[in-house]
Amino acid sequence: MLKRLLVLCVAVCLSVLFVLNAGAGNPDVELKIKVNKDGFSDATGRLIDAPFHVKKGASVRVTFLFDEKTSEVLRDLMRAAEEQHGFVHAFALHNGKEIVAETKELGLKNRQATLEFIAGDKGAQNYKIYCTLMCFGMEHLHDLTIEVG
Ligand SMILES: [Cu+2]
Repeated sequence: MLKRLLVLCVAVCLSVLFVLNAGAGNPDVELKIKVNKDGFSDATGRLIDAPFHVKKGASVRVTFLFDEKTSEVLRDLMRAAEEQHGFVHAFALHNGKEIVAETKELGLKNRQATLEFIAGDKGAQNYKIYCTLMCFGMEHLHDLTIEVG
């Protein structure tokens, strides 16, 4: 009796895990982008200066990674809280007509933020990603482009 209950319990737990995994899913395209006051850069630290291309209908996840050194942001704890705020970002995804997704704030306290969307949804042909906050580097953080097709 106890054994049967245990088997049932394991089965239920496994199926819950399976459903959760299916829900999270893996996107077709995953872009990891480092963010600092000099702009957007790739995994090797090279600044991104060309659009990304994704196929229509692809599920896309853009992951932003905070790439500012803690010591630089805090300047040995001498920097005022007001100035530290310049190192906080939040990114919007614009499809040419409207914002279709936004990240949570990215900064020292939250070093990773994501955007997810389906490429070409509602007829979109390209997307712009830009920071919506006043920040250090805002002049470099306004023109990440994703083209569909
Ligand atoms: Cu910003």
